[in-house]
Formats: sequence, structure tokens, C-alpha cells
Amino acid sequence: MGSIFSRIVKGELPAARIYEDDDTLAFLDINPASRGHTLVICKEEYPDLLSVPPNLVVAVTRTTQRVARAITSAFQPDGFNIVQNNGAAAGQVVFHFHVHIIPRWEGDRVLAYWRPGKVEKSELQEIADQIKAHID
Ligand code: DGP
Repeated sequence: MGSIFSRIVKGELPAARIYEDDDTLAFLDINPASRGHTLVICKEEYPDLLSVPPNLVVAVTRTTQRVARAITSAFQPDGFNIVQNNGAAAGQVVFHFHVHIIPRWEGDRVLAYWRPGKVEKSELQEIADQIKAHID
């Protein structure tokens, strides 16, 4: 059966479609944080950023830029956020790789941000080294 988004790709479920090419599709989010909140997906189903092949990350990024330009031209927001959730703990609900484009207007308060923390400078290098050891 596939994900909800695969069903949208196949035309089995309706969506307010904006743009598509061979690899990607952009359509409006059904629960928008703001006017023009758009999802960009790769048509092939991969659950998240870790599993999607790099060429499809590039394709989705290209479409994201193209659609963000169109949203900016259509609605003149003051800015926009690109959000990409991975894992339930990070707020992912649909496990089919996608990027949110969320148009923003001054003072709209539609997104919550992380709380800036504090860390020792020496610890930063330790953490960086731990990650570096796992780079392929
Ligand atoms: P995330 O939390 O990153 O997995 O975001 C999933 C988004 O998908 C959420 O903002 C709502 C949206 N969504 C869920 N089901 C549908 C649907 O059937 N159609 C559309 N257009 N959007 C959906």
C-alpha cells in the first residue's frame, strides 16, 4: 500500500499539487503552520534522510529552492524555514522523506525553536571528534 505520500504520488489521494518532475513532488501541507506551507517529497519512498540516496536529496533540494522562490514571489513572506524531521522523537509523523517549506511573517510565532544551551569549549572538540570518527 505504501505511505500516505506514495498514495498522493500515485493519485490515489488528493493533494493541492504545486510542482512535479521525474523524482520529486511539491504539494500543500494539509495542516499548514502558515499560508503556503508546502511539502517537497521524493516520489520514491524512503523513510528519512539517512536512507534516501544522495542524488534524490539533491533533487529534493533543487525542487525546494524552486518552490521557495515561487512562494516568495506569490506571497512576499518576510522569510521562510526549511524543516526536515527525522524520527518520532524529532516530530516526524509521515515516514516518507520530505522537506517542509514554512513561509514566515514578522512576529507570527508559528514555530518553536530550540533553547540555546551552554557547553565547555573543550567538550565541543570532544563531541566533534566522536562524530568525525564515524564519517564515511
Ligand atoms: P512530519 O511531522 O515532518 O512527518 O510532517 C508530516 C506533515 O504531513 C504534517 O505537517 C501534516 C502533513 N500531512 C499528513 N497527512 C497528509 C495528507 O494526507 N495530505 C497532505 N497534503 N499533508 C499531509
